[in-house]
Amino acid sequence: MIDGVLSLLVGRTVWYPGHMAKGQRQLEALSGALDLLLEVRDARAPMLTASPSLRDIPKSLFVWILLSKADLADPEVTAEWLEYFNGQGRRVWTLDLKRGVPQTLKRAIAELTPSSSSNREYREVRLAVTGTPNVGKSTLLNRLVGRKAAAIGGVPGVTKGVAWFKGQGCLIADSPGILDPHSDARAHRMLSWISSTKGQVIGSWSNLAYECVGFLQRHGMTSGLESAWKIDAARDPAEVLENIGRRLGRLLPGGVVDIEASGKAFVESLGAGRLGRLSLERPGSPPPWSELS
Ligand SMILES: Nc1nc2c(ncn2[C@@H]2O[C@H](COP(=O)(O)OP(=O)(O)OP(=O)(O)O)[C@@H](O)[C@H]2O)c(=O)[nH]1
Ligand SMILES: [Mg+2]
Repeated sequence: MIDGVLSLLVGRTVWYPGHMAKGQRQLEALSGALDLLLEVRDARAPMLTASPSLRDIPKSLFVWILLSKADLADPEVTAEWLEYFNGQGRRVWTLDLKRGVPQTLKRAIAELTPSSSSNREYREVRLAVTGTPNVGKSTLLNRLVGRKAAAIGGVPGVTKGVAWFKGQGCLIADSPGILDPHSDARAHRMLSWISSTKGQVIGSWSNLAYECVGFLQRHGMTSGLESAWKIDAARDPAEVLENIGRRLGRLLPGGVVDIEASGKAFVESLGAGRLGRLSLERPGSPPPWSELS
C-alpha cells in the first residue's frame, strides 16, 4: 500500500522561491570581495547539505566547512566526517550553536588578514556565511558578532537576502539558504527530514513520514522514536504513524487518527532533534537518498 502512495512523490517538486535565486546571485556578486566563506552544513547530513552556491565563486577564495547541529548528530559518525574532510585537506569544525562557537574557530578568523588579491579600500576582513536553508547560518553569524543581529527561526527561509553585520575586526554577510533546483527529488525530500526544506511544499506529511520511518528502520535508528512516544517502532510505517497520532491525540471526529497531523509532528520532531541523535549519512557510503524510490 505504501509503495503506491510513495510513487506519487517521485515527481520533481523542488522548493525554489525567488529569494533563493536572488540570494545566490548576491553572494556570487560579492564573492570577489570576500576573504573567507563559511559554508555551514548540517552535521547529520554533510553531503546532502553541501552548498550549491559554491560553483561560481573564485577558486582562490578560502571555504571552511562548519558542521552545525552536531549536538543532534551521532557523535561517532561526526568524528568520521571530521576525518574525511581533514583527509581532503579541508578546514572543518563541528558546531553546537546552542552552546557557542569554538574558540579555535574564533581564533582562526581573528588570524585572517584582508586579502590583497581584491582591490579594496577597507581594512576589515570580510566573510560570508552560506549553506542550505535552516542549517544555522544566522545563528552562527549572531554568535560571531556577539549579539542577536540577524533573525533566526526553526523553519527554513527566514533570511531573505544578503546583509552585512559588523563583528570584531571583521564584516560578516548573512545570506539566505540556497537549494539546488536541479537536485534529485528524493534528496529534496530527505532535506525536509532535517528541516532544511519545507515539508509541506514537497507532498503530504504522511508520505514523507512513511518514507522516513522506513529509512530509520532499515538503518537501526528508531530507538529515539520509541523512547519519545513509547511505541513499537518496528511495526509497519503506517501503523507506527497511526500510533504516534494516538499518542499525541491527533484525532479526527469519530476517533480516526489524523494521519497528516501525525506525519507533520513526526517529521518536525525528527528535524528538531527530539527523536535522539542520529546521522543520515556516513562518509564513503552511497548517497542515502539513493535507496529511496
Ligand atoms: N540543536 C541545534 N540547533 C541549532 C543549531 N544551530 C542553529 N540551530 C537552530 O536551527 C534553527 C535555524 O537556525 P537559523 O540560524 O535561523 O538557520 P539559517 O541557516 O539562518 O536559516 P535560513 O535563514 O532560514 O536559511 C533555529 O531554530 C536555531 O536555533 C545547533 O548547532 N544546534
Ligand atoms: Mg538565516
